[in-house]
Amino acid sequence: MDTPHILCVNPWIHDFAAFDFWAKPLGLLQIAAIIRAGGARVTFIDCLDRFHVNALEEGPVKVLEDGRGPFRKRIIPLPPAIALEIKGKRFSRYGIEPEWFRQDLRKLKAKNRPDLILVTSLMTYWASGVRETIALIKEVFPLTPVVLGGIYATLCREHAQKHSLADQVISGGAEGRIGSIVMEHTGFGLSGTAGVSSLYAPHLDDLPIPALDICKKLPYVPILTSRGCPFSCDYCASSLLEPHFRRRSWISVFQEISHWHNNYGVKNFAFYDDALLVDSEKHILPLLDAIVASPFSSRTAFHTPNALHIRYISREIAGMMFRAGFRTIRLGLETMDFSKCRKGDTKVVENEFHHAVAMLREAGFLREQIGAYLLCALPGQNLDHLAHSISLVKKSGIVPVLAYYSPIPNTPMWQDAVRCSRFDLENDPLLTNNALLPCLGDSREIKKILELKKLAQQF
Ligand code: B12
Repeated sequence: MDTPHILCVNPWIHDFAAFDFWAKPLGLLQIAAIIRAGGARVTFIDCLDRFHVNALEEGPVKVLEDGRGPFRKRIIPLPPAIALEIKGKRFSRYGIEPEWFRQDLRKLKAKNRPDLILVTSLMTYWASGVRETIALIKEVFPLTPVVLGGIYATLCREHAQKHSLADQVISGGAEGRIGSIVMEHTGFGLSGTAGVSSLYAPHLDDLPIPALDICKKLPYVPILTSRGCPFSCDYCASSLLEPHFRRRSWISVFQEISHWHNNYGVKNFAFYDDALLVDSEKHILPLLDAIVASPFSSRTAFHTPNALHIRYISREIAGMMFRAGFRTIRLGLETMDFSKCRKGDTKVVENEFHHAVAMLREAGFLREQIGAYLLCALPGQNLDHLAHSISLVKKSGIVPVLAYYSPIPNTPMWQDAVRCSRFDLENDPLLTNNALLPCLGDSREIKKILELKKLAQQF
């Protein structure tokens, strides 16, 4: 058969607030790379594209020095099923205008009709953005199969099957399955994937690097050196998404960073790992050594928006991270309430926290470059303890960053969340949006959290 054309789509975000914090659809771009290497044609429409041609025509697009920046935003009505539960909050679509998306799809229709459309998904509570995206795809291509995968499709499979409008919903990692998905819908056998069983996940070093080159502009590149996480915190879905902790070799990671810098001029890199520092002798340290010794070392900057494990921050690691050009450090602290037996939080004890901060400051990191995530608005959380944690983090000389809890189905904390929420969380994933502080019981607690937010921001 002819070479099939596979269109990959990154859907809109529907949320109360959103910002491009180094957010790229890495899973979809990984699959796109496998499809391309397997001989099919791939195109990409990014509904979150900050640099869409129509946006550029309107004037300069804001890009921060570290590559981040605002998404375009349009206020939209809340889905009717939950509008009554949530009052007084503005809900928006983040990303390109629907008309721009429609035009982009129509252009493909005119000269380059897709045989299969793959849509990814991220946060579970962005479900209505996925649905709106697929509805528009279906308007232009009513007969082309649309397959949905990604985090929402994995964590809320039944909801996605019922509401997303996709023809097929795939849960879990897809590297080992994409060959059979493409075969099923197009009859084309991707080279390199023949004989790969649906349960078999290839070794990470054998995968082509994610196809970020199909993005129009690369103000930053996300880097993922591993899959999964060796820890299992009660609030987190990592082990549901990827049950085994697997890693790439540091050499392949270094080659990827060199490739994006040397061939595409990328300066900013954001690590997406859940456990970047684990087993540092074999992984992060040789990588940092190679970066420091590389000719591009003074021109690149690295960011760790997904928290680092505090316990692993030694003098050597802190020093090497600084020399390698790390500029944004986020630590997974969760609470400073070290005296209590804390659920889902056995990773760090108080002296480890103070040691890590001392090592980072000694290495040369500035106060504002180091943030400690404090999980807040958890089911049953004592807000006085949270206030205390915020004060202690400030006193330690770094910045407290409040991470609002988003309940995720099937995680150990989910039932507690359902029990104590003022919403019917099982009714709609949107109600689990952390902006709604879904696990706080009443307006007094919400008011208190807003005060704590101010406290965290005051220097
Ligand atoms: C990196 C990351 C981030 C990055 C940004 C990521 C991004 N693209 O926007 C940063 C650090 C900024 C971030 C921030 C947050 N994050 Co986050 N993040 C992750 C993390 C660690 C990895 C995601 C990832 O890229 N995985 C790697 C790729 C390769 O995997 P993948 O996308 O799943 O793709 C695979 C499959 O899903 C599938 N697939 C994907 N697409 C498709 C499409 C098709 C058609 C098919 C067939 C298959 C398929 O195949 C792919 C390859 O196997 C996950 C946890 C995890 N381990 O997954 C949390 C996670 C997604 N984040 C989470 C949360 C809560 C947050 C925050 C709200 C934290 C906070 N309280 O502040 C913020 C909010 C972000 C925002 N924009 O508003 C939650 C999600 C909660 C939810 N309800 O959905 C997760 C699951 C962690 C957790 N706590 O359990 N995050």
